[in-house]
Amino acid sequence: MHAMSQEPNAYQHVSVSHHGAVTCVTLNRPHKRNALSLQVIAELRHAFDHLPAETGAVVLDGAGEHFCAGLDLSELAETSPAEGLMHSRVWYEAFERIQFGRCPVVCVMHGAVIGGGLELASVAHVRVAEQGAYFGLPEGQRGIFLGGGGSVRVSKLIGASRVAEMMLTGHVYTADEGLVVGLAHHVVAAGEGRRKGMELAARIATNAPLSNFAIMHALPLIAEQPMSHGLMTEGLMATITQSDAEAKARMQAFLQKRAGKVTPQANEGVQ
Ligand code: 1HE
Repeated sequence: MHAMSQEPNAYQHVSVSHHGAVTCVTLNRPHKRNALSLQVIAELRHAFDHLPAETGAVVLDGAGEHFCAGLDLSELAETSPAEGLMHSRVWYEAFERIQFGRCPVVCVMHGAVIGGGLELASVAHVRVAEQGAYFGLPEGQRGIFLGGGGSVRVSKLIGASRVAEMMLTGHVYTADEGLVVGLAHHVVAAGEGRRKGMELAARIATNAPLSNFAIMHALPLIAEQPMSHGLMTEGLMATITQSDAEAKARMQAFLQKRAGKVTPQANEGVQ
């Protein structure tokens, strides 16, 4: 159903570039508005599965005028129900690898962030929207349903009620509205998304690896657990992270006044 060799130069619709501890993975199919074909999904998965050891965080963005127009509608036009189910599974597996991979992901969104494009963005750990970005779920209009995990992930971000309303009515959220409802963590001027994303990713890459691991892998599970289980899991994870030599060294650095304080200016340089 999807094929891609292990050769990095086999990329057709995704480009990958390395900048020290930050790797940029860019949807690069602008003539189709970065619509997500199975080839694109396979290439994304390949890129995230083959991050170099020195990569500590990833920026995911899109080339051209739009982040992503969602599912490649030409692919599902003739599929059977069984093929449709398998199609979703291919997306689910690739998105799992991104969300629960080794490195936190900062998604930079501009222009259209539609359907499967929003499902992909919701896989990331941090989302930056440029002014002019807009979010839509036209599934009702297209006669289909979410199929890339959006019912779960986008609902967790903004609530199932808003997801339903977007799909039923075609309601589109602007970047600023996306910030308010929880689709974006940061809004920046048009054209500034990549810079902001790189700065955030570079900062993330300086965190203790075990902290980033706990944030990516333990926090989502803890948030789903009943209170008593969640507190137990949190306590165990806290004990493991704080026992690590890296944590000890960082705490000592603060106590000896060698580490930065947390101030209202903490966002400077990442605004
Ligand atoms: C596409 C797609 C696509 C563009 N699949 N080919 N997604 C949608 O319902 C969004 C559909 N797309 C649009 O609304 C618009 O294309 C955009 C607002 C994103 C951009 O508009 P514009 O004027 O810049 O571009 P365009 O002229 O509409 O499109 C340029 C080309 O991209 C054109 O192909 P061409 O061969 O005629 O040049 C389009 O057909 C093609 N194109 N979007 C295939 N999505 C896992 S379930 C997820 C469910 C969903 O994602 S539902 C939402 C689907």
